[in-house]
Amino acid sequence: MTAPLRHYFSEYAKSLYPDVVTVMGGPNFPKDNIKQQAFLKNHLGIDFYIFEEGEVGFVNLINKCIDTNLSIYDCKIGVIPGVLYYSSILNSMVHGGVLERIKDLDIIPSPYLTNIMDKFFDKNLNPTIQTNRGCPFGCTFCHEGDRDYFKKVNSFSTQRVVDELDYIGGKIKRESVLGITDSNFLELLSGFNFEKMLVDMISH
Ligand code: B12
Ligand code: SF4
Repeated sequence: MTAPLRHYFSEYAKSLYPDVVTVMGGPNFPKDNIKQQAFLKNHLGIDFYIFEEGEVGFVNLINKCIDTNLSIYDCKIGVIPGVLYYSSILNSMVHGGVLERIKDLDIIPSPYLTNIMDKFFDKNLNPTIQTNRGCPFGCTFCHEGDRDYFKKVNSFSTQRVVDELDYIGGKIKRESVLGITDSNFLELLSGFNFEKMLVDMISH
């Protein structure tokens, strides 16, 4: 349902502003190179795709855009680590490779603790947090279970999670829902009474 919509939006943006740079990411993308190339070739509204963990590839792309003065033509010359794109000049996909997963997740700035989410809380935001990434299990139907990339579980530090929850607890409206996006909920956050903290947040 949302896949056709995302293509519609990127194509619509391109129809209004042909020079706009469009970027997509997330798991709903083929895993083998032949299908990835076909995907990009068939969806020319998407300039760049960042597959797997997105933060580092996205920063690499932003840096490339800055270096090339936001010129789509120049941006699509050469390899950008972690980024995939279709080159009409080469008539082929240019694959930036799969970057290593981020081991120390705390290096990712928190959108809550850097206050960029503040204004959204005024509009009854349902916030989401993540305490860890990855899953050691191998369910074959699952995006994370069907290969090695996600096997290792990397965690945010307990302090980071506590700070985010504290911040959210002070801002959230009573009727909001807190989403937790972990594949394995809090498996590694040992030694911390997360349940108690949630109960305290709700009752305060
Ligand atoms: C929370 C969640 C939901 C919530 C979403 C709530 C919300 N308001 O956002 C709900 C319950 C609605 C939901 C529904 C569905 N979900 Co869901 N969901 C998740 C879950 C648990 C967390 C997603 C998340 O936010 N992660 C946190 C972020 C930080 O990580 P991330 O999404 O992996 O994103 C990283 C990269 O992918 C990349 N990235 C992602 N997007 C973008 C965008 C750009 C521009 C860039 C540059 C990078 C980038 O960078 C991010 C940081 O590294 C994942 C499993 C998981 N643990 O990740 C499944 C998951 C995404 N869901 C999945 C599925 C199948 C569905 C449903 C189709 C289920 C169904 N049959 O109805 C629906 C689809 C809903 C829809 N319309 O799209 C699959 C997708 C598999 C696939 N190959 O696409 C996953 C991966 C579960 C799995 N392990 O298989 N889901
Ligand atoms: S995230 Fe859940 S469904 Fe996927 S491999 Fe792990 S345990 Fe299985």
